[in-house]
Amino acid sequence: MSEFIVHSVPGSPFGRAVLATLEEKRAAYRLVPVPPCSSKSPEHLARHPFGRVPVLEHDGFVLYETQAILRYLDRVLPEPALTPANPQAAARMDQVMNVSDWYLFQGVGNVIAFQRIVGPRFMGLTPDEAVIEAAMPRARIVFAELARMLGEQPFMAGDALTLADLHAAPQAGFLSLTPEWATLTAPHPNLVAWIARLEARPSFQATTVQRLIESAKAA
Ligand SMILES: N[C@@H](CCC(=O)N[C@@H](CS)C(=O)NCC(=O)O)C(=O)O
Repeated sequence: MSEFIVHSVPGSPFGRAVLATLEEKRAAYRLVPVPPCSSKSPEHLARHPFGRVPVLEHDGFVLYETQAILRYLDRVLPEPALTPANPQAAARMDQVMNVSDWYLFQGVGNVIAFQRIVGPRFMGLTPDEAVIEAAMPRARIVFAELARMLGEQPFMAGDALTLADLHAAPQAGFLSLTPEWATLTAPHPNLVAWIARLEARPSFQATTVQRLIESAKAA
């Protein structure tokens, strides 16, 4: 099978979801780093008209939108399967992926992680405490919902790793670098254990921002 090429900003949680999925599948892939703040360059806009990352290239097929990429990878690389056969478990997987996109990223990750990490590191901005505080009620609901859906299971859709974990854990893991993480997870030890379980996997260890930057330098 030909190589998978991933255009992404090292550190992007969406990009990490794709890279960690490729790692779980033990597929050969190449990360082409998109420098921070250049996702709106004409070169990148030609790949992704909305100017975001990640973008996958495979056999001349160009695909953006992380959920579409993850499902594509699970179809073209069937082993190990990352979609449950059981309809209810598969529905839970889909639900968690949508919660991750619509509620965890929108209004939580793209506010709190942006204010605490992306803005200060890459744009010289100072965190706006009022904006962060305003995002906390939604963040509490998101964390409570993720904790409820996880329950006592090791993974979001049951006993086995699925695309839901690979999609949502990078978003949650990015938030774990902010001071708000401790407050948000205090009532939910199961979520803390879930993130630790994911972060310990070789696929997550191979896709930390430090590892991706080191690999890009070595290439
Ligand atoms: N719906 C998109 C969202 C991707 C996304 O928002 N990526 C962020 C990085 S984590 C991005 O490209 N931000 C750059 C920007 O907004 O200019 C997907 O699922 O791939």
